[in-house]
Amino acid sequence: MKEHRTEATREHGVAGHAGMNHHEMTPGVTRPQLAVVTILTVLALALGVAIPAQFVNLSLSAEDVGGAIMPPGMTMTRDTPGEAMVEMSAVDPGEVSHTAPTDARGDQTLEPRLEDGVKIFDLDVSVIEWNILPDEQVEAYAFNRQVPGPRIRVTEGDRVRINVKNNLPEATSVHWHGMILPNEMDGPADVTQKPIEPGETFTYEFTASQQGTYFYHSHKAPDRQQALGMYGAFIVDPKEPALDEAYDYDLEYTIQLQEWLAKEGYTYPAMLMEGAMPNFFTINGKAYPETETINMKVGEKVRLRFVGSNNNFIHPMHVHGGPFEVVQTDGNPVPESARIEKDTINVGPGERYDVIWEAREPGKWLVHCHIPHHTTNDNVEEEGGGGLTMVINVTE
Ligand SMILES: [Cu+2]
Repeated sequence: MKEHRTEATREHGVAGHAGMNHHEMTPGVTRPQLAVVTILTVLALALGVAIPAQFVNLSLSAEDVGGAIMPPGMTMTRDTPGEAMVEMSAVDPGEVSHTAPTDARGDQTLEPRLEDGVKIFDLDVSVIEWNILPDEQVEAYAFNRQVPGPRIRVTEGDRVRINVKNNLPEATSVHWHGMILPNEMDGPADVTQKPIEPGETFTYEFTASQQGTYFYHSHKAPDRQQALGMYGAFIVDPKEPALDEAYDYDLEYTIQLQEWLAKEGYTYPAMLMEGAMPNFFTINGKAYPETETINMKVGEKVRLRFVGSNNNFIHPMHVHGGPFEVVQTDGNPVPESARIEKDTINVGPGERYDVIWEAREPGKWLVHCHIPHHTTNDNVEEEGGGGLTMVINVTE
């Protein structure tokens, strides 16, 4: 039985095959029709590739951009280069090597070591977690684990040596803004020096030959690195103290500005462009109400050193309670006959203004930017302000 069935199957199969061989393949279409279909198919394929290519950047590779996370509102076009994306991308939280205490303050005076009459300062740069508000943490690129970086304070004529160790995941360099120094000590990466690669140290050395308010900042991709926190005050006291004494002030306070973009748990370098606009603003690394309060008595005078350490906006800084006198601009003393009184001064990126304000009446007097969006935290006003706001508390 088994064999029989097998035989039958074979016969059937053979018969079927033989039957098919009897049919001729006669196409029902003409050659021109076939040609048209072929051309249309090729055209559809070509358009299918070309049209999407108008909307995506086909030149980007994973190698270019790695795991870059872009600002949520950023508009990318098909010619956005990979380098631009890397520069604008979020700080990788995996690179954080230190979490600063919530109430940590930046701008701490860095004491130098003295060696053969040279004042030596050690700076390092690393990625840290930094609170600009108790409930708002950013991932910052920080000198000596603080934002702003430590204050370097020397006297006119001092020889200074600054060792900069790079613990960032990218190359960097440091510029000494406004200082007259040898070109190779000036800091612009790829222009006057090779970038300081991760793990490397570069030593800057020069004589601080000018008195006044200066600052230092990254000069390698500063649109990213300075925006993320790489800046700090560099204050040079005059060799002849009579200059400062002539201003007749009782206390001083340095105000370093910055803009931040922190969204959905990521920190991006804020840029004055669509999709990268800042939503937080800080004075000395803190947004109001976390900014410091200056305490004064009626009749006392404060020297405010405004530093445009920020990357994008010109901030019209306003002091309540009466005018101040502008005594220095960018570290240069204003001759007495040319000094002007103002109550609002535009502090642009890179600029410094030293002004003297007298406490005329007791109370809480505000120092704030006059662009109201810059005195909010993510568009919200807290305790009567936010961002670039601080209080001068004057008592009898
Ligand atoms: Cu402003």
